[in-house]
Formats: sequence, C-alpha cells, structure tokens
Amino acid sequence: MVKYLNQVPTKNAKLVKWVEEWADICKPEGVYWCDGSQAEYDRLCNELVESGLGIRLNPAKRPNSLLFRSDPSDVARVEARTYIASATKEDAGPTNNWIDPAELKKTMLGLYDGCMRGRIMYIIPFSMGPVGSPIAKIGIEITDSAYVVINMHVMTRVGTKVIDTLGNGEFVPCVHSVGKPLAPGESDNGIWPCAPMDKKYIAHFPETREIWSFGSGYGGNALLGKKCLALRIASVQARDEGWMAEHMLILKLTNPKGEVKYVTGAFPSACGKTNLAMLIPTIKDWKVETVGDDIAWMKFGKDGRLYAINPEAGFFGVAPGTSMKSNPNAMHASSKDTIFTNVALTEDGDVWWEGIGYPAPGKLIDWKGKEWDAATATTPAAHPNARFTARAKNCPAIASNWEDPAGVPISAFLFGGRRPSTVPLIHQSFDWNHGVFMGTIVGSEVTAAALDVKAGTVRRDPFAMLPFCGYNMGDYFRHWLEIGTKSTADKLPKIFYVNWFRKTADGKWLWPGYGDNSRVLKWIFARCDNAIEANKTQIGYMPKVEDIDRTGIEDEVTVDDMKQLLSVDAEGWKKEIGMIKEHYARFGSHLPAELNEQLAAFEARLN
Ligand code: O2Y
Ligand code: MN
Repeated sequence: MVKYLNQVPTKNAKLVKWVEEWADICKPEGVYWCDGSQAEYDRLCNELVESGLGIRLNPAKRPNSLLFRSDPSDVARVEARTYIASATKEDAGPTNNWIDPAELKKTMLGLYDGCMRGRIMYIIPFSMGPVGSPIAKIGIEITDSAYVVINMHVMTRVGTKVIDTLGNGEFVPCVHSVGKPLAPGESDNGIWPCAPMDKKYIAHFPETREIWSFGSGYGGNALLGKKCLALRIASVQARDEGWMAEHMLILKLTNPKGEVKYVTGAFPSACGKTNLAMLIPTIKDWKVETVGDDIAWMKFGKDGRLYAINPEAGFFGVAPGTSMKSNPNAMHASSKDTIFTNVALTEDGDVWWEGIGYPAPGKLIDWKGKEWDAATATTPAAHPNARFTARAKNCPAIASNWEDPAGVPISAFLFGGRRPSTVPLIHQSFDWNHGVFMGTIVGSEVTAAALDVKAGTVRRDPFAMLPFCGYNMGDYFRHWLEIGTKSTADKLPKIFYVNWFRKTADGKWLWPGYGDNSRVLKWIFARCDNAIEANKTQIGYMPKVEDIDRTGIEDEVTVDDMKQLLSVDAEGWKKEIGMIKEHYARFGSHLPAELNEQLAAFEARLN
C-alpha cells in the first residue's frame, strides 16, 4: 500500500499506476508529489542543510545559495556506465554501450528492489521547454534525492502547471535512485549517498522512451531531463518525428542597426560553449544575448525555417575557469540563488575555485571537506568538474524572448572543436550536405599524454553528440541529411566551422577568443544575408583577411596572424583525410553514401 505524503495532483491513470508500481518496487517511506513552488524549494533546501548534506553560504556573499560535496566516486557523468538498451545492438550503433533491454531491466529491477527504504520518493513533473510550447515535452522523474529535486527546480520547469498541461497525455517516464537505502534509524549523516561504480547504471530504452538511472546522484546521471531525456531519448523521437534534438547553444545576435539573427553551435566539452553563449562583444554596438547554453530542440515552422527552443531553464556550468574575464554573465548568474557542487568553501562562507580570477582568500575547505591552503596544497581546492546550478533568468545576458514557446528562427549552425593546427578560424560549407560532412568530423585534438593516445590525435565527436546520441550514429548522420531535404537552401541555416584554438608553430594562440569571437559572428551575420563576398577554397567559403573586423586589436592580431588563421593548410587536411576514413569506417553500412561522396570530393579538391 503506497503511503502518500501529500495529495495526488493528477487523474492521469497511467501516471498514477506507474508511480504506484515503482513505489511497490522501491519501497520508500512515503511518496511526495512536487508542486514546483518556491516554498517547496526553500523547505527542501532547509532539510538538506539540517541533514548536513548541504551548506548554506553566507547570504551577504551568496544570497539563497547552497554548497554540496559529492562522494569522490560520483563527480561526473559516467559514460562507461551509460547504456542505450535498444532492441538490437545495431540500433545502438558502434559508439554506444549496448545491453539487451530485458537483461538490463532484470539486473536493474534487482537493484531497485527496496532501494528507497528509509527515504522519500519524490515525483517531479517537469517540462523540457516552456510549458505548453508545441516543441516542449513533459517528463516525470521519480527520485529519492532531495538534491536532485532542487536542481530540477532550477534546470527545468517543475510542478502543478506541468501536471495540468499533461492532463491525460503522454510523458517520458524517468526513474532515479541514489542506490543507498537506509536501515531503520539510519541517516546519511551528511555523507553523499550513492552506490559503488559497478552498481551505477544510466539506462535508456529508446523504443519505450524510458530512462532508468541507479547509483549516482550527480549531474547528467541524475538530473534526467538534461542529457538523458533532452538528448538521448529526444534524439530518437526527433529522428522518428522529423525534428532535431541537438547538443547546441543558442545565441541571439543583434547588429548596430538592430537587426537580429539566431545562431546555434555544437562544440565538444571544454571548448567554451557556455562562454560563447554568454559572450560580451568587443565590437561596438553589437549585442549577444543567451537563449540557451547546452541543448537546442528545433522544428520546422510553416515558413520552412527551423525554430529552436532551449528545453532547459538553468545552467549546469563548470565552475573552474569561470571568471569575470572568461564569462562575467555566468559569474553574475551564479551570484545568488545557486546550488554549487564540489567547489571550495572560503572562511567567510563564500565559494572559490581554480581560475575564478583571484587568489584563494585565505584558508579554504576543499571539495573533499578538508582544510586547504594555497601555499602547501598539492591538489586543487575545487574538483575540475565542480558545477554551479544557476537560473537562466538570473543571467544578465538572457534574451527577453528566450522562453518564446514558438522558438526562435535559426540562421546559422556553428561547429567547432579545439584544433591547434589544420582547421582555420572560420570556414563556411558550400551547401547543406557539405555542412553535414563538417558536422560529422567535429573533434578536438588530444594533447594530454596521460590519456594514453598519441598527441595530435583528433578525438572525433560528431556534432558534439558522441555521448548523447540515443541510436546508431550512422543513422543520425542520415537524419541530418534528410533534414536538408525538407526545406530550401535559402530557409535552412547556413553551416560554419569555427576554431578559436589555432596556435602558431611555436605554440602561441593566434586568436584572442572570448568577446573577440564576436568579430567572427559579425562575418557570419553578413554571410547569412549574402551581404559579403567570400573566397571559395578547397575546404569551403572563407573570409577575405580584411573582412574580419579587427578594430582595436590590430596590434594583438596582425595581418600576418590573420593570414595564418585564414589559410588553407592543404597538407594538414590531406593527413586529416586518412583519419576521417578511419573514423567513417566505424559506421559500416550505416554510413550514408552521401558522406563518402563528400569525402571523395574533398580529397579530389585537395589534390
Ligand atoms: O558531469 C556532468 O554530470 C555534467 S556534463 C554537462 C553538464 C552541462 C552541460 N554539458 C555537459 C556535457 O557533458 O556536455
Ligand atoms: Mn553539454
């Protein structure tokens, strides 16, 4: 018999039955339906602080903000424990971990049995996207973690309004447990609950659109609306329904005349995606505003253009490296109402991390809860994947129309990676299929010897979707090609490849990056209007040196630097061809013929 702690807010019989079935399996102390209110958020924050899991930061420094420290085994997404349990291994493709869904469900049901003993089962109704938007989707997450509930409050739209919109409709069922039942009288005692690594599972069942997560309380493993629903499951829905679920930022670009264009961008991790989404232009009278920093859902409008929404409501940003120089808007967004995880605590109750832009103010408590002194420390004070969970509405750069339920019309797609050599600052595809080819070869150069790969090797991350595509990536390439047949070239976004990370032969950065990336966005804006000529090269259309606005940085970036940044490194690309062939070989018969044609044509242009 289910013990409800508050009133069941829905008459959706399928939803109530599903919740009661899971309550029977997980055996929580009680079941609580989240209403998404501020009062609920505040109460859960207070309970988390009283339980010793959360630390309330000094309200004079960080109003309404908490700090959490996770278990050292539970600090990031775990790709090795993330599964696409589709009907066949071929459906998951060569880039995903696959397990037979029946076998995985059997294993996980064994783990879920009684896993919530001594805990509350929270039911979180959430909308990915503005509630009621035709592009949005509703999920229901069951979790035994109050930390997950408060993070979902920030990252998604939660509560009664979602239940009302759902009515008797369909939802994506998401089940999460930290995997640490409590014995009678036992409590967490301020220790982050989770299960050992070999018991952690982040499982996706694409055919039934289900998500089951067990054993981790951290980020993408536990906040199931983000990577699990909005990318892995949504990518499958998008394939089946003719739309796009992409790992892309969305920015709004306004020129000095007040004309607006929207741009999305897919970049592998550690390429400054959040920084680009929030950049402050260094060129006069240009404005960049943020619509989203991580995920874009795009559908065709009646006019044949692609319209994007940001399915999220907050930012789950990496703290280390975020500073008033690299991203002032993220610093402001996280100045209040923020949940910090695995950053360091200062003596006066504020937070600190490596790369925050000023030295540690005295002694700290590090992310493991130990005393930390910059003078003697041998380990970082904040975990490198420490995070801030901040509300989008607290970001000064958030666009006034970021929640438009119709979405915003997209003029350009950007792809990019960290490429110290070969790839120029910017080039534009000849057409849609050539742009898709560019997306398939996205990647970053691996430099760290410790990663057990040859330095200079490019780690491919097609469309920055490698860990997030819920089906065979070869078929996902096909889906991109098909999207290009659904509209006309004048309506489809133009496709660009950018590289902010080009270095000289002696290892110096050629491009200043950050706010100066607006100079490249200015060229993109003009190209979208067909308002500027470009050089046609073997790799695509490229700017003339004088067409990248260097006003104010002429000394820092010389004409010679620009020539290097905008040159075609034919020898480098010839070497790249071999690597692309190896990369494509992984997809076997699932690789669309059009991409081999693009590759052959590229090779011919280079010779
Ligand atoms: O490590 C995690 O759980 C978070 S991963 C993440 C968070 C925000 C945005 N993007 C990512 C990512 O891995 O792409
Ligand atoms: Mn991401």
